[in-house]
Amino acid sequence: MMGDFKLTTVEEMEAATEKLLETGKKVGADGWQYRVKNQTPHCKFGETGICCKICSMGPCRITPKAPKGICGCDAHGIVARNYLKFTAGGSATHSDHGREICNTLYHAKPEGPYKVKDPEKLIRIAKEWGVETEGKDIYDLAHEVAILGLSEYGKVFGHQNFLKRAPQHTQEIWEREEIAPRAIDREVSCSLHMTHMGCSSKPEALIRQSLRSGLSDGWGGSMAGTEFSDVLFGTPKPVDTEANLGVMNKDNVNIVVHGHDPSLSEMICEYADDPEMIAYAKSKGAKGITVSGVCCTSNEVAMRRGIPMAGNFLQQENVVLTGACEAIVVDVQCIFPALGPLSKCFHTKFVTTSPIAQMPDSEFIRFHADTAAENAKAIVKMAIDNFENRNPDLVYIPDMKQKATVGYSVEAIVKTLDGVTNSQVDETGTTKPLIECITSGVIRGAVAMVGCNNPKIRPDYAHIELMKKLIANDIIVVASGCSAQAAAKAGLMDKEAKNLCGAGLKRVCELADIPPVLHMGSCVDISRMMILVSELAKDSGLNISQLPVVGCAPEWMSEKAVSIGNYVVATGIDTFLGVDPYVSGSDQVSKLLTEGLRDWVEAAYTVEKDIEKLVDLMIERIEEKRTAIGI
Ligand code: MSK
Repeated sequence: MMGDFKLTTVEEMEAATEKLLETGKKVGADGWQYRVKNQTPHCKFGETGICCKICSMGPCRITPKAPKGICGCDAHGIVARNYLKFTAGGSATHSDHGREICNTLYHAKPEGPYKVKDPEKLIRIAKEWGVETEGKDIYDLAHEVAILGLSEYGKVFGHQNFLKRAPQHTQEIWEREEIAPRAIDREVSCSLHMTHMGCSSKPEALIRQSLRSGLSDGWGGSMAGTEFSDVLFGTPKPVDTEANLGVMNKDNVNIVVHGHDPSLSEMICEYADDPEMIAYAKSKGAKGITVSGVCCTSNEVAMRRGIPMAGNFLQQENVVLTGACEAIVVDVQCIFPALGPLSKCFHTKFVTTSPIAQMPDSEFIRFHADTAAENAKAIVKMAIDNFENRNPDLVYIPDMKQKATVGYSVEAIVKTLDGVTNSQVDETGTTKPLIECITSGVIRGAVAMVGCNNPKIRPDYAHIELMKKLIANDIIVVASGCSAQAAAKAGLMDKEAKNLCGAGLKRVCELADIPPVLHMGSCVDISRMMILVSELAKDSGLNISQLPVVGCAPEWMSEKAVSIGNYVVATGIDTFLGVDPYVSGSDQVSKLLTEGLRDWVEAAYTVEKDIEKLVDLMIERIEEKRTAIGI
């Protein structure tokens, strides 16, 4: 404990969850904790990746007695095919999110509801893509760039535009290894073509396409999602907020936004702030309206508006279990179908809004860019009208929240760290001050912490414990997705967390006035991290793979996370996982991913389920990289 500052422990969070599950029992509610028990032990064939059901001759399962499927495919081909299908699922998902954002940009109008909030960034991207900007109306430009963005999905020839942002050396690797992604949709289609019965069964070919499909996400769809969200809703700057369930307010109408696409949540926030709506809430007996978030939609509105974060992936049921949630409004991805039946045990309205994510027991209000304002207004009103249906006997909001400073886009990091050294930043800003901190050893390196929660790992424990050890060792952490929310809930994004750092990082935190764990946004914003390492490499004259930087997803669970892992590794960053991506059934595929990839892209995976060992391996890797470049 330092002054008033104290981290929230995982034990405290677990105790709060226990209490919420008690409420759930009173109303016959289910919870993931119970479903996990029913689902374990998991199927060993599935878990090791050696079950094949891509045609109807099977399903085939590999055993010592049956080492080949009916078509003759062995364990290595089956594992690699499953891995590529998993990647393609993630790549499609992130990329379709990016496409929706391009579509929203296309609908931007000066009179709203979607406007261009960062015209400078739009002009920068337009120039980068060779679009004439001189004398053009900003909305005409937005529409032109949006069409170009949408064209990246079906581009006829050539590679994706954003690849040129990578250092020359990285681009050459991608060319040499034939993994430079072409049209975004093409890489997903090509992956599904390769995994069709009777196509590829050679692990090298399938893993190579996994990298390519991953790259089409990270340097294509996700980057479009990030960049055009910034153009529409503003490029994040440091902003103060709060995190954990205690951000919900028992006296207010509570609306929880959940999912990934900021097009919905931005509008909900807009209308929840409308004096007319607040007055309406008061007329219904509430003191006001509180919007809070879960998962990446939460990250989006936290870093642009300071909207508090109620929780991350495995806390999504908890917000309903508080009994104080009037509406949980979702868009796409990472939404439990369990929320429908769970909401029915309470007064909560479970509102789905996207044709992509429709679920039983929900109220479907189709959200469309053209009617966004009316849709958002209707949802906020529905939540307010629902306030009077709350059962006060079921209300329990854990008194648990932490302060957090979030919103560290690359632009914000460059600007903020300028204060650390006396270096002059040029007009566009450089990462040189950060490089100086790393070169001098004040900061030993950086870890990008990303990814989900997974019941296979004690939820949040790995994220929080890893981060604590890293910052104590003067390693700065950049975080996104549910990892960022775990950090915020614990208090690691409070500037006072500097007191948990080694002397060097603590000094940097004081000089730059930053927390030691920097919130870089949502899952698609891992593309920001790609830009940051690229800039670090260019400004330092090193290759990305030489930088003392690694990536880590200790509790990952989704297909998107595998796609991310592939593009992070393919960008030259060693990546550490706490959960095996269903490849242990093939020693060839496992070896390729953990060793062989290094010959292709200068980086590889490490899979280690022991969290203590995982963090030590990362620190060791960072120190090895420092030694190799003589710092
Ligand atoms: S929300 S993909 S549980 S990080 Fe992006 Fe969290 Fe993982 Fe979903």
